[in-house]
Amino acid sequence: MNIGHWRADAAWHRIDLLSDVHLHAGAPGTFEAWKRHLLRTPADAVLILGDLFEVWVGDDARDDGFERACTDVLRSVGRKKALGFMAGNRDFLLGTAMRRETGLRELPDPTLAQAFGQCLLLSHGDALCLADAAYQRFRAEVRTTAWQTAFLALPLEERRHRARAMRDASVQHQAGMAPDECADADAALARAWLAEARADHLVHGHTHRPATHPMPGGRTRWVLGDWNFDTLPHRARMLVWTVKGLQDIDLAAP
Ligand SMILES: [Mn+2]
Repeated sequence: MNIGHWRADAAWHRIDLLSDVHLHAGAPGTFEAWKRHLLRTPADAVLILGDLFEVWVGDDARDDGFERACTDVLRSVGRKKALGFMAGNRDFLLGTAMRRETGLRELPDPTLAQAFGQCLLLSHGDALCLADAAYQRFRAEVRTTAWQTAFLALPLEERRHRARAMRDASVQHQAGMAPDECADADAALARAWLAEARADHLVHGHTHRPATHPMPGGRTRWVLGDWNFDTLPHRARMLVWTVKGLQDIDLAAP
């Protein structure tokens, strides 16, 4: 397993961990809540653990429209605080051009993050969902350079069309670009990852089932939730990391 490494600045006090915001033009309430949080959070760093976007079909998508608005928010926030981005199953095509413009730092999946004398292993979470064999085959294919080069060579509209088709197919077969209701993280693999990384705790998203799962050795698997401010009930669970450890925050709470 290749593990990325990320280390906090010694002067920092707070790091926000979030995932699965699923930004898209049809969810203006979620966009506004996300923008408000990024602009107001006192955190020194914000680490986004995948599926920030409902779909990302290539960095040229940011040239106008909704993706432009999201890019502008990230660029503005990226001037003031550290931003990290880990690819999810919907936005793994976010690339170098976008990272360069916004200041998003690439976080490999998984990444060992060190801060406040603690070590967290961070993942989007889809790679842990071993029970969905069809999805794991799909994931292995679309993460190859060959697949991505061929896909990104298609015209933008064709890519948008294919992404929609993949998402529609995944709703029916649970095996496409968007299996967010996966079988849940494999417990044995999660334990093996933590042991190899020598991390204290595991943090991931993807499953949309926010929880804290105790693991052997006093470790914990923290699961982030997805965001939704466009239909009731509103949802936005994130983790705040400080010298005291992790704290589960519900931004949608009244
Ligand atoms: Mn996901």
